Amino acid sequence: MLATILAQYGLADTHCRVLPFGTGLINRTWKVVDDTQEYILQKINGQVFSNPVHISENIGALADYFDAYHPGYLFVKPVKTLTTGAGYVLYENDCYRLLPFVPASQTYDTVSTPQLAFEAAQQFGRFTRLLRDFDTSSLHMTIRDFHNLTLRYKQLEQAIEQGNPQRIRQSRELIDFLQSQHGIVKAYETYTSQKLFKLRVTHHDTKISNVLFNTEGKGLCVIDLDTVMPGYFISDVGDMMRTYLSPASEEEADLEKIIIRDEFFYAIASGYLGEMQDEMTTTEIDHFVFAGKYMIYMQAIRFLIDHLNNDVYYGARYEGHNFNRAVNQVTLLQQLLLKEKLFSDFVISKSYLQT
Ligand code: GN1
Ligand code: MG
Repeated sequence: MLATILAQYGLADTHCRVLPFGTGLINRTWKVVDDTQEYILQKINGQVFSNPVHISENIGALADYFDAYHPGYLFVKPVKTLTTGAGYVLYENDCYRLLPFVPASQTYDTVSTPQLAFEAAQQFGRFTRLLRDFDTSSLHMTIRDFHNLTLRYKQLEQAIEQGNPQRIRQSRELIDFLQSQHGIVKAYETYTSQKLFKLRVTHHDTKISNVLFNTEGKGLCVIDLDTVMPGYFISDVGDMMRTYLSPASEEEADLEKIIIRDEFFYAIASGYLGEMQDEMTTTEIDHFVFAGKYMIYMQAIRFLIDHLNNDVYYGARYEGHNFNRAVNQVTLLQQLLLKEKLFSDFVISKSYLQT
């Protein structure tokens, strides 16, 4: 199967080594090494992305924009096929794309130092800033309502009604906690309906593995552009807080290990706001910490929904995997709530300018 796809790029699989690559939950990724070059091959998850061609069109439009207005920016473009010239291959209802592997670049799976958090936050902030004049309405919504918290909360209520009855009973405590935090949904609805947050080109998946670094650990650019869509800063800032603040990942089942590292928050704020503060309104900056609450809460809800719906979306490697992931995220949220005042004061007093 992969041989047929590689052939469309003029790559003979007899000359290539193809190895599984990365840790994403949704798409499948391989590294392809031939005699002269290295590539990344990806199979887009067709269950999640109902129209993968839309992803390619978005990436093409962004590539054109960067070419025209920011030619110095490293933008990793999919390789065009020899057969159709498109930046993707459709094969048996699945969509594949091949990307050049940027020489002397690396990615990280964990955020081990505040410097890495700073570099990544700077890259995500820079991406949105450089695209400030890009017409957001020209982008396809590759996943409709992806970060719509109102809808995610409704899906949770639905799963509580219609999901696996045994799992619902066992999840009572978790459900109660999530329902007790419904104020986060209300706040999100207020900020968005009153247009207090601006729609911008937003990445929507700001985990550390979606940043390319050079060999010295300096950020080069952001990658994995499937979910680049119009959105709010809370998605990108919030997902960095969700995935950079704790040394333990969302997979950790030992809750004692879920702690918040203050310096990593300061690094995210300095990196992101260093790029974005002049673009953002005072209200947005004042809600910087809300971003973390919003994203962690939403991810807890999404994992619990999947547990109640028998793991159809994320899959599970063991019984109760998504339940544990939801508990992990709730723990992280509780830890963040303890730091809310400290972190808000840091941002509001503009201390991020000093670090
Ligand atoms: C998914 O595939 P991956 O790991 O990059 C998910 C994100 C979640 C994340 C949780 C399209 O991202 O929204 O935050 O898992 N992407 C999609 O690990 O649902
Ligand atoms: Mg991804």
